[in-house]
Amino acid sequence: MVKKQVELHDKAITLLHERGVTEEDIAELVLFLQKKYIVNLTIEECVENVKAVLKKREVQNAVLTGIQLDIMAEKGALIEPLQDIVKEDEGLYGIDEILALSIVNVYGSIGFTNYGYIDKVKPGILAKLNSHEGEEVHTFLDDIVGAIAASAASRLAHDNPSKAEITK
Ligand SMILES: [Ca+2]
Repeated sequence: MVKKQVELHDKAITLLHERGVTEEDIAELVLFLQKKYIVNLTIEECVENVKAVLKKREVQNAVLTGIQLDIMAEKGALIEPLQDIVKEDEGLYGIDEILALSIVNVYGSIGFTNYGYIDKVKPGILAKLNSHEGEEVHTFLDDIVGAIAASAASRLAHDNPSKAEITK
C-alpha cells in the first residue's frame, strides 16, 4: 500500500529534529549558497524553500531511509562489514552520497553543482554533523542535509533567474 504523504512528511520532519537538524539550520546553508547571487535574500525565504523541498516524496523517502541506517549503525544493528563501514563513515563507501543524489535529482543540474560545492566546504550544521564526536552516527544525515540545502538553493535560483547564477 502506498503511504500517505502527510505521514511521510511528518515523520521526516520529526526525525530531522530528533537528530539535531532544524529547518533553520538547513536554511542557513541555503543562505550561504545563494546570498552572493540573490540581492536581499532573507533567512525566511530560505526556510520557505527548505520546507517546500521537504514536501517532496523523494526527499521524505531519502530522509527516512538515511536516518534509519544511521540509527541502526549507532545501535550496532547492521550486518558486518556494513556495520563498521557506516559507523566509521568510511570514505570509499559512497552510498550515503548516492542516496542524497536522489534528493538533488529532483531539481536538475544546478542542484548537483550546489551539492558538490557545499559537500566540499561543509559550512554550519554540516561541520557539526561531520565532527564524529561522541557515539552519534551521521554518515547518511550530513549528505541528506547538504542535498536538501542544495535543492532549496536551486529552487530559489529557478525563481530568480535574472538575479541568480549557478554557484561555482
Ligand atoms: Ca556522509
